[in-house]
Amino acid sequence: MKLFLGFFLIPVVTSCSDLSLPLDCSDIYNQDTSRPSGVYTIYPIGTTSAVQVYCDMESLEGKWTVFQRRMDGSVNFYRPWNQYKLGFGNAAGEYWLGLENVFHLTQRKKSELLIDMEDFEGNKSYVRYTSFCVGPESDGYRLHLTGITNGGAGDSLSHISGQKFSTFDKDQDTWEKNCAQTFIAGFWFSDCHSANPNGVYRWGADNSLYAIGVEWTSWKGRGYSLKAISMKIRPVQ
Ligand SMILES: *[C@@H]1O[C@H](CO)[C@@H](O)[C@H](O)[C@H]1NC(C)=O
Ligand SMILES: [Ca+2]
Repeated sequence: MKLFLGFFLIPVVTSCSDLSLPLDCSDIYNQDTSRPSGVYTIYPIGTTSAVQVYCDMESLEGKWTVFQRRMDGSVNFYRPWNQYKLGFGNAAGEYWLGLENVFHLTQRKKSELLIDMEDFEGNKSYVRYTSFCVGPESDGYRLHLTGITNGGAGDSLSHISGQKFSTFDKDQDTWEKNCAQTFIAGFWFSDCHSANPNGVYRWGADNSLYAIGVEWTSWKGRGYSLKAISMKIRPVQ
């Protein structure tokens, strides 16, 4: 009996210590390369940090961990600092993964960034940056971004590299006023933006209020609010 107990205990202990939880969507893919795009659970900060995320397994060879997604206007993105820090929304639809998660993901693995977008007539474009990382909260979740591959969307983001993140209740932009309040979003702003992915969902062209929409100006100019945009990262091979 003692012999059997010992025999059965060993595999249990081994499987606990071997338990490898996926950090991101590239781990999910590497566990099983046939997995489709969809919602999965990842652990960006360790065993107690389970969070649902949408994995894009198709675009440019897949393995992308989506940290921002707009697609139908169902989620309000005008939110305070604490919610941008911890995340909000629904991984099957519109959501923000949370700056603390993105900080940990980009600290643990060198990452690239893909942003793809779509207008209301089905035109699509993207832009890709070869290096993307977000610093710690103690430094305002500062953005670092380099290297661009233009997939038609153009570069509306490089100029905010080096900026801290801002929300309506935490102004860390370089403008005398509050970019997050003025342009109804939380984002990395300077004075203020050429792109406003977390802006107000406005269903297309609308110039009635200046630059508050889900804009990507190097593709659509000012006053066009996109149908869909998503920001996603994956480890650099
Ligand atoms: C979609 O692309 C076509 C062809 O380039 C262009 O004529 C049209 O204006 C675009 N649609 C929008 C909403 O920008
Ligand atoms: Ca300011």
